Amino acid sequence: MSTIDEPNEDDLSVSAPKTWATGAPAVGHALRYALGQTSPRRTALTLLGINQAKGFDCPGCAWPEPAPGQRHRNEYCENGAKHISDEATSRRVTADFFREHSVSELGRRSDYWLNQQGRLTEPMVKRPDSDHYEPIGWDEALGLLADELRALDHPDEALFYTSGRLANEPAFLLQLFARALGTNNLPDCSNMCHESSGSALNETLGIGKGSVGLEDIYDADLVFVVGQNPGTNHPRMLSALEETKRRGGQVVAVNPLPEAGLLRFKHPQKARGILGRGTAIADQFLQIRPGGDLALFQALNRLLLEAEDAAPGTVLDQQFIDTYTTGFDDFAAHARTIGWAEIEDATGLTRAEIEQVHRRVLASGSVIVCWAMGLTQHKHGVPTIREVVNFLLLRGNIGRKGAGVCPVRGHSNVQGDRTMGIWERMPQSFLDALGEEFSFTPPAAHGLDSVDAIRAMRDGRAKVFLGVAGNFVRATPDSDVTEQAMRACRLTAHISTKLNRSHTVCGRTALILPTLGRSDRDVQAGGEQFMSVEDSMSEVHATRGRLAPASAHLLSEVSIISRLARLTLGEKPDIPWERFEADYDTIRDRIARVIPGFEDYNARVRRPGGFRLPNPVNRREFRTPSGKAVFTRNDFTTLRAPEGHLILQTLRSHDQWNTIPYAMDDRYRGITGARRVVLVNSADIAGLGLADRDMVDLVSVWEDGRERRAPGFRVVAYPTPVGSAAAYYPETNVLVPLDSVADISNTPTSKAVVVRLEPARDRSAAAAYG
Ligand SMILES: Nc1nc2c(c(=O)[nH]1)N[C@H]1C(S)=C(S)[C@@H](COP(=O)(O)OP(=O)(O)OC[C@H]3O[C@@H](n4cnc5c(=O)[nH]c(N)nc54)[C@H](O)[C@@H]3O)O[C@H]1N2
Ligand SMILES: Nc1nc2c(c(=O)[nH]1)N[C@H]1C(S)=C(S)[C@@H](COP(=O)(O)OP(=O)(O)OC[C@H]3O[C@@H](n4cnc5c(=O)[nH]c(N)nc54)[C@H](O)[C@@H]3O)O[C@H]1N2
Ligand SMILES: [Mo]
Repeated sequence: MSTIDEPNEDDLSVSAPKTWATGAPAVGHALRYALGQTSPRRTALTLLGINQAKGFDCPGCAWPEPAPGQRHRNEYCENGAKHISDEATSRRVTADFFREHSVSELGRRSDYWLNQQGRLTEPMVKRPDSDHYEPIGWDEALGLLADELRALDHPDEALFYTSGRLANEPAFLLQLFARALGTNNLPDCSNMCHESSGSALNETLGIGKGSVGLEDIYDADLVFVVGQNPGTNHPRMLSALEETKRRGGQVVAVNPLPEAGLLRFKHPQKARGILGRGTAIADQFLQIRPGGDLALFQALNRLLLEAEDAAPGTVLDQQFIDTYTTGFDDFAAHARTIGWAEIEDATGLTRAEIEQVHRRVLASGSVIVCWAMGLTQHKHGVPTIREVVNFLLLRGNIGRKGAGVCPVRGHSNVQGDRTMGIWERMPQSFLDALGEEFSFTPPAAHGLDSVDAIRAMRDGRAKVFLGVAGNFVRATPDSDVTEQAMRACRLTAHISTKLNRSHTVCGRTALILPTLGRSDRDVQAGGEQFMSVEDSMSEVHATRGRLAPASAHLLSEVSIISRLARLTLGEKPDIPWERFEADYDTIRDRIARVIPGFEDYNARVRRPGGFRLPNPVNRREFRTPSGKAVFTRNDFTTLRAPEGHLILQTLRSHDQWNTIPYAMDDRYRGITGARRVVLVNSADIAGLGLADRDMVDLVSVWEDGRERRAPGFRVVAYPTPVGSAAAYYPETNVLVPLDSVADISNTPTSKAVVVRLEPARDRSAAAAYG
């Protein structure tokens, strides 16, 4: 029997939100979690290998490490340590476990409970008429999947989903396999994450990546931190911002919530950090209304244009604008027309506050804007980021020291996966190079992204689903629709390290294909292997696990994908799957020939710290159709819920990693013991006739008229702007309509769902975890 208890949602207790992040308690929390999972020896081995030149890349997030000589001995954060301890756990899920627990029973378990069972240890199959997973050999399991793929009427009936957890080498092989099979159906977590950033940056700057490096962050005069919660999701970013401040730079934070990490930071690995008051991070905090950022940046742009009118030649970088950009006149004419009343309404900020930011901008020679999900997961996420680019272009804050765009990525290798070709819409130049290297013609038609993949399964157009390194049914919107879509598949298979809900929502046949994690040693016919990843700032470096694998039956992701490809496609002289599996250098040799910037990959990735991929933007080279950076004209709409409703954002607590809660607490926001809470402004609580701690159902309202209900949430009074609310994902994904997506990027609008709060129909509903 499992010894893990289901959490009790009645344990909720609430205290005031914290006003500083990290520090002594943080390290203690990480250690406590680690020691709850495994032995002190394994804990020490694990933690000492994180982010060291010869160790493994922390899977916690994509924030870069300082150059090897400047790294701390403990170059990790509380949450990275928790995340890796969760992988290095000594608990195991065995065949006995699946004999004891039917698939239907596992389907009623919480995300927390499933994950706490430990590492998956051997391949398992759920056959069509069974309600249990049973053991299956690797050859049979992969043969079964290969047979289903070969039996499809068209390769486009297959879907290959990945998260950004996958390292470069298996990612390259996966996309090669999909395209050699004949499909571009490579949906990934990026579709739900930074797709809006990619769309906006590709269009305006010619490359979908950030332009700044860590040194730029340190050197900037002004850094905007917009729509992100670094204290929880990118804690090492706070050390970088501390350095910015030490060098005299300023920080402006823009967020509907007064997140602890934005206010004050205590460095956990410096005595003055632990004991002292720490460093104030934000020089100015703008408590913006959800979705108000486009209006904010447009207002700042208008102020810059007016300042230039008042003192010509002193505010804008006219030479930069003339030489490197197009579209200025149309943009400027539009930006001058917006009125202050509309701006104040959309942002919830006063004109005086915005003018104060404007004065900081004028006083700053170099400016960086950082952002994450608070911008990307909105209907107008793409135009918002385009407006951020306008703002930077005006003063030439692109392509020089201490200035630029900084989309802060989530998954540790999400950027690398895209570089490797994990994208349903890779450009023709990539497809041509791939085809030439491996002597085949990749399909040209675009594939399906995550939202379209769900529609295809729902409508019977996609029949086989392979998920790699993620938890598709919990990461995606409209949980009920998505689960039904997955169940309609002929076969669903997952290459995973740990049990999650996607394993319990099965097609007719289902496979669990357990794999090595980042921290596990990987030995192949050609000896011990390492892999490589690319962080948020285009630094590519090696990652090498040191721990004994969780079970003798695990295969690496490279092995699984290579073997599956060979069984499906047959051995072909031009794609030597067996050699790829034996020696990952042979994969990197091919990457070096297909993808620009990876010349001499094997040698350069072995240098301590690896190498940085060039970003043409930093040479002021813009690969847009015009060859110039593009000013755009963007309209804003004010997000407003109808009478009696709120705009709900779905976000991460401090104790979760994406779809997986590690504990029921959200320490910085003062919430402990429960996750089914909805944070609401006290004025709205009163206005809606509710009281603090009332139990409500969240009901979302969408144009299709269908009822979407998340039952059993406690109302908690919280300083979120009037008219808005916040609750944790993935519990609230059931509320996000599949068709509620960002324009252009097709990203679900996870940060703006219109909901009403109804008295809970069934007080025990909170125990229904689905
Ligand atoms: N510990 C930990 N680390 C992680 C993850 C994790 O789950 N746990 N996930 C990783 C991944 S994949 C990602 S993508 C990143 C996510 O990193 P974040 O983007 O920081 O994650 P979220 O929790 O979604 O937080 C969104 C933030 O945006 C704010 N926000 C919401 N709406 C708006 C808006 O309209 N305007 C503005 N200005 N702000 C808004 C919210 O208040 C919140 O502070 O973190 C990565 N790192
Ligand atoms: N409502 C709402 N929905 C969201 C978001 C939101 O803010 N709000 N955020 C979106 C974002 S930004 C993202 S990135 C997605 C995240 O979505 P995903 O990336 O799909 O989800 P994860 O929770 O990261 O996946 C966890 C699983 O990955 C597997 N895993 C972990 N490590 C490894 C490994 O090394 N190898 C392999 N093969 N498997 C491994 C484990 O089995 C684990 O259960 O969710 C998105 N969904
Ligand atoms: Mo993400």
